[in-house]
Amino acid sequence: MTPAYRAARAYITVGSNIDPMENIPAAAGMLRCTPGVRLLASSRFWRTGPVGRTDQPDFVNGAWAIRTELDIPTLQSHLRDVEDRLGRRRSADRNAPRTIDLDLVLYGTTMDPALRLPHPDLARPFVYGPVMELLATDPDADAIRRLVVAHLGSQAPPPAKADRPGVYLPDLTALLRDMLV
Ligand code: PH2
Ligand code: MG
Ligand code: MG
Repeated sequence: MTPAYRAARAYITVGSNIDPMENIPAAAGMLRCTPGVRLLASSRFWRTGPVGRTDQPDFVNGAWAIRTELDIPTLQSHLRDVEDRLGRRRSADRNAPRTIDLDLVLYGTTMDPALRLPHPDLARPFVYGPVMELLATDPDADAIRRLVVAHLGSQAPPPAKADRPGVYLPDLTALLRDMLV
């Protein structure tokens, strides 16, 4: 029998450099309560130096794997809603400090430049590294890795940089993983 809907596995990257230890767990809690979204796994989280504009605090970065019944625009709109509820100020500077940044970087094997999928920021080690870590448990990992590599070409970060994108944060990592069970 054909299922009534097809759920997709998707990857959301998380960044914050304003009260990250409060805002990142708060975002996880809100996402967990979003209808049509199930939080499956949380990567290791890292403190990373600011990229693009260096006169701002360090960021905290990581990624979540979700299973979702929502289509791409609906999911992206829920992510913006969580950002707004956590006081995200939007400005023309795409590298400005933020309470929370939630980017949909992969949605199954969808390749759609208009929806920024795969997301161009996958070239950044603090985005690429946590997503690659989570792909280890994805049944479509091989196809997705091929898609990402084809999409990034020579922009893919070197393995050493992707594997340790910053200073590991074990307590935050454990707190977020505890929220999944
Ligand atoms: N996000 C930015 C700009 N610079 N630097 C780090 N380390 N981490 C981020 O998440 C980040 C950044 C805007 O998207
Ligand atoms: Mg971003
Ligand atoms: Mg964003």
